[in-house]
Amino acid sequence: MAEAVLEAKDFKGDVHPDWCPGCGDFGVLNVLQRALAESGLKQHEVAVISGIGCSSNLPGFINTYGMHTLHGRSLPNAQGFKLANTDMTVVACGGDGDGYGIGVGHLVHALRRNIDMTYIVMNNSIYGLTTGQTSPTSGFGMKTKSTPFGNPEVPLNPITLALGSGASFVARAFSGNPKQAVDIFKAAIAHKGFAIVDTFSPCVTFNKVNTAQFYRDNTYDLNAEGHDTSDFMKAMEVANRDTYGDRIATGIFYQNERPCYEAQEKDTLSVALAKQDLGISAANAEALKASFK
Ligand SMILES: Cc1ncc(C[n+]2csc(CCOP(=O)(O)OP(=O)(O)O)c2C)c(N)n1
Ligand code: SF4
Ligand SMILES: [Mg+2]
Repeated sequence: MAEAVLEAKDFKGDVHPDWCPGCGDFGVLNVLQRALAESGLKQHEVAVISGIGCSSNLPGFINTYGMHTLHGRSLPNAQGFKLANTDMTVVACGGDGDGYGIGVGHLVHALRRNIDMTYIVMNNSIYGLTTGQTSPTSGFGMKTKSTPFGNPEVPLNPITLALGSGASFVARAFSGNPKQAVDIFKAAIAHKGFAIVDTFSPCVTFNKVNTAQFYRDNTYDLNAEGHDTSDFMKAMEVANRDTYGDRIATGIFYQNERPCYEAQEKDTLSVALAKQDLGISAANAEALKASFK
């Protein structure tokens, strides 16, 4: 008998999200559930691993394996998980503060390391969970709780950062455009290497500038305009030009097929570490397991 194909609802968790009504994170969760189902995956084949933040609560609301780790530490945990069990589909997720602020050092190395996994950054240009401080993607001059006279720093550009760090898949999605976002998430999951998807996910409570309407009015789909995703220099040019302001590019900026980390470590990773023979007797293995109880 052919195995049943799952639907998005099969990835729905038992816990109802406690995000504010209208939060963009609901849209990202729906898009991820659809993308996993349409990728032909089953719940036990997927792990979703986050840091800390409103967005980082997502693993609690999806029916897969999951980990809610420390602020800025989704990527070390997710990469470790993937290397220990290379058969799994691993999705890291979290906010702009988590990934582009405290966790940015891990991000740069994950981008160049190119382990086969997906990273979804739910970018609302604010620290949502801690009630509205400036984040690395808050606009220059933006007034927030931590910058009441206006943000004195220029925002970080996640796309040029990713491209400049050797990323093999770089994309941007918007929670308010689920059709495009599902296609992007599916492409990211199918990509053999580290795929980053910067995903606009508006915070309705603490960011009154980067609203869903703002993104509806100011984004365009660069892939619909015939962008060549193999052209690195063009990707840099578009990302540099169309990230802030009133014409913001969404879609897949760049993709290449350089070998992923696992392909360079064939000898140790051909059998997932979690499934490798421990080289000890069954009795000793049982004793070892019992010692952890
Ligand atoms: C080491 C550490 N520093 C600071 C915090 C406080 N903190 C929790 S979430 C957060 C920022 C959340 O912003 P973001 O990652 O953008 O997620 P969002 O809530 O906007 O989805 C901060 C500073 C923490 N939990 N741990
Ligand atoms: S505070 Fe903002 S990011 Fe957090 S749940 Fe509410 S709307 Fe979403
Ligand atoms: Mg945020």
